[in-house]
Amino acid sequence: MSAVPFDRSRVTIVILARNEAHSIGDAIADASGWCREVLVMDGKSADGTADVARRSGPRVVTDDGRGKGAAIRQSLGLVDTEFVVFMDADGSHDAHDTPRLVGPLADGTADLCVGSRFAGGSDELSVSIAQLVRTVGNILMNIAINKRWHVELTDTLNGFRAVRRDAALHVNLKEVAHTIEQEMVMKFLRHGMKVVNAPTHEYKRRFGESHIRIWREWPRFVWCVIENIAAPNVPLDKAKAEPSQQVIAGIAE
Ligand SMILES: Nc1nc2c(ncn2[C@@H]2O[C@H](COP(=O)(O)OP(=O)(O)O)[C@@H](O)[C@H]2O)c(=O)[nH]1
Ligand SMILES: [Mg+2]
Repeated sequence: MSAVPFDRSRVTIVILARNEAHSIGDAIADASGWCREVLVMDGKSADGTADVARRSGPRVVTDDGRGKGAAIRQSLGLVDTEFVVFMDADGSHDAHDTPRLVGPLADGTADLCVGSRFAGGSDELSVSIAQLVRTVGNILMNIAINKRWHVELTDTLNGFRAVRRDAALHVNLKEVAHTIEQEMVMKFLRHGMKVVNAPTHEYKRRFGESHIRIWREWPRFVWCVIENIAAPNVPLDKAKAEPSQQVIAGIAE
């Protein structure tokens, strides 16, 4: 546990939601006690998710619907707290874990803290062939990332994570889809920043199905790893001196 007491006024929780009308209300209620502000990014939902979310009170922004990565990048330009926690709207994440994720950022030992399902457990890691493929892919990616940057990460794909907002704005994220999770980890490492895991439990999504179409999307996952592993590291000072205005505006390509 962090030596610095948890201070919710330093945290925004961004809830990513696309067609999650059945669970968005509970996710907002869950998140509200753990942050200064909840921001819901609605991916052009067709099931009334945005209306349901607005009735619960938080700010709701409809993103361009291109994908989770585009929504995450856009959200970084819309919030102003030091730390940002990203959370699913499907019931898979428990906002009570927020202090665990934010702790390493607050005490200065990390810039990005990713929830680890391998340490905290998951109800979803291998319930279907597609999930199993994702799990095996995650493990292989962890091995590649750990070897390349001499770290010991156990989960690099979990969307439940806390990030220093200014750091995220400096690494020039460009992924549009779910590949943003691995891109974020690798770009932080390439820029000499510290990435750690904290155990969080993943619950089974409460309604509907995952939006990840792994049979169609796996080449992009693989290419994103190759691209970043092959790219040179960037000195931290240089990265800090070159904030990406495109990312701030949420329109990076
Ligand atoms: N704002 C936004 N949210 C999205 C988009 N695609 C997926 N999500 C949300 O991101 C979260 C991750 O869920 P999902 O895509 O099903 O992946 P999984 O939970 O890892 O299987 C869910 O709450 C989705 O509703 C999108 O294009 N825009
Ligand atoms: Mg989920």
